[in-house]
Amino acid sequence: MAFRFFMLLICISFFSCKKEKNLVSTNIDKLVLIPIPDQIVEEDYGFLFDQETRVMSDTLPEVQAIATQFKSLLKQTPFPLILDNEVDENVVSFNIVSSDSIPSPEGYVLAINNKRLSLAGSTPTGVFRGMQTLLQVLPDALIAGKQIDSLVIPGLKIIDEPQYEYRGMMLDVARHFFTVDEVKRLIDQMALYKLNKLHLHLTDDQGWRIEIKSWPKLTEIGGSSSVRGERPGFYTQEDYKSIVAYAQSKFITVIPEIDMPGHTNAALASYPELNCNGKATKLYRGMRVGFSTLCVDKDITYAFVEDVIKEIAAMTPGTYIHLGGDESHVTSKKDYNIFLNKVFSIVKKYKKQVIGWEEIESAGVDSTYIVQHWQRTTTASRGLAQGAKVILSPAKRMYLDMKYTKKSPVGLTWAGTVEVDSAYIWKPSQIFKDVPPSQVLGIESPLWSETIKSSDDIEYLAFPRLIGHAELGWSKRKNYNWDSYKLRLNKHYNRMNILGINYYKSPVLKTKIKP
Ligand code: TNX
Repeated sequence: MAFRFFMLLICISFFSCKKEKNLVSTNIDKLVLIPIPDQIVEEDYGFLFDQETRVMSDTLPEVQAIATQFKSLLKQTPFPLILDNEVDENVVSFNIVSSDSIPSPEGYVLAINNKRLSLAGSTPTGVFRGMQTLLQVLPDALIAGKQIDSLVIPGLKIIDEPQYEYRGMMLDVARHFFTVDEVKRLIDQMALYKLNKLHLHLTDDQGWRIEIKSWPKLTEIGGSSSVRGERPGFYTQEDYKSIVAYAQSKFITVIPEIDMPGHTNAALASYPELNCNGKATKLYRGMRVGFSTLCVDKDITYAFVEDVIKEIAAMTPGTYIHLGGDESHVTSKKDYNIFLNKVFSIVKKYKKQVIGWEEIESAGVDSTYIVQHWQRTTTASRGLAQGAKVILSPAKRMYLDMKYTKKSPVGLTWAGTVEVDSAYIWKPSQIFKDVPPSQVLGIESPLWSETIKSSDDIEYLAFPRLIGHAELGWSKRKNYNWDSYKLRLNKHYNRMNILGINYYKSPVLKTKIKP
């Protein structure tokens, strides 16, 4: 090793030994890759950067943005990385190739050898996902922005694609509000682990967080409260659009949730006419839920819902709108089903697809609906039996708001405590064993915000459990197991430190690992 390093130094110092310098032996033993890729093979020689190294990129702007990101990562090195689409050696390339060679739209091939560092996908999304792997292949010093004089990237070939098409996280901005910048910070972090859906829980009893121009009091009044009054606020439509666009730049789709008919106190406090008795409720700062409902019998309720969905749909390029539908304990079953059926038609009118918590199955669903499983497999199973697809968010494994241990400073415990190992050691494919895999769209990690109010809090609860979920969502079952993950996560602490992520240092990672 020392000898190799010595040779490398000599080669870097003397231009004359160009030939040798192109053959730097490397190994991939030290790499820390999360989510673990599908196929990885080691190459004999790594890619050595020098003054002559060029960058080549597809002309699509999204791919050029990735090439630019790469160039900027190397700005503290002596390598100018001039763009040049004519060379075929000593080049870093970002390419779009045919879907025959990379069938999955999010798949990619990262090939690194002494001649080339090439990243290819059949779509810009694929190249972007591959870029996240490349970032993990790059040395920590580079990510930390340190000045470095020599750079060799280990030789390897990675062929990768996701297991599930839906890999999400939910952030509750209703119980406590989070600013646009805080949400963008989270989007940056999600992207690193190849997550592709950000579900925003925009409304609840404690607050209404999205401007609806035709019903301005929703945010004027409904946006002014929060749990304990600690973090009120709302997004203007411009704010929301900027979150959506930012997420899109990272190939993450925003899924807005307007929870109904329950969890609606903030709306009921803003507009008296939405209540059956015509009287506005009081703003609510507590944590208990299940006491509110829109008035199912009134026409104005549906005019309201339609206006909200119309405005939300117009600002949301993604196909999904989440209708909530959970814990509507003061709406009779009959009313609940009548209400949802009317709302389902409104969502279809605006050409969007319905997602709802598993309870929505009772209103009648089909293969165009998605039920989000959180509490009762029997409920979600009834949705699946009707042909709906499912997103898995089993609270005991995936609720990021559950405390790690009883001593965690923030979080709830109603579904138990969820340590880093129990968030990871389960099989998404086993929850609904008897349904065709095609009905399981993917997984999502919800972060409810009753007890949290800052980016530090978000990160403390999300990291590292979210990273484990990202692996369950992306990686093939044959490639991952707890022992391998535990080892990788331990080593990944350094990267999270560099990125400034406020993660929970779990004692379960400290246990002795078999050699
Ligand atoms: C249940 S999960 C809820 C939320 C709470 C959460 C707290 C779901 C559909 N409803 O209203 O915030 O528990 O963990």
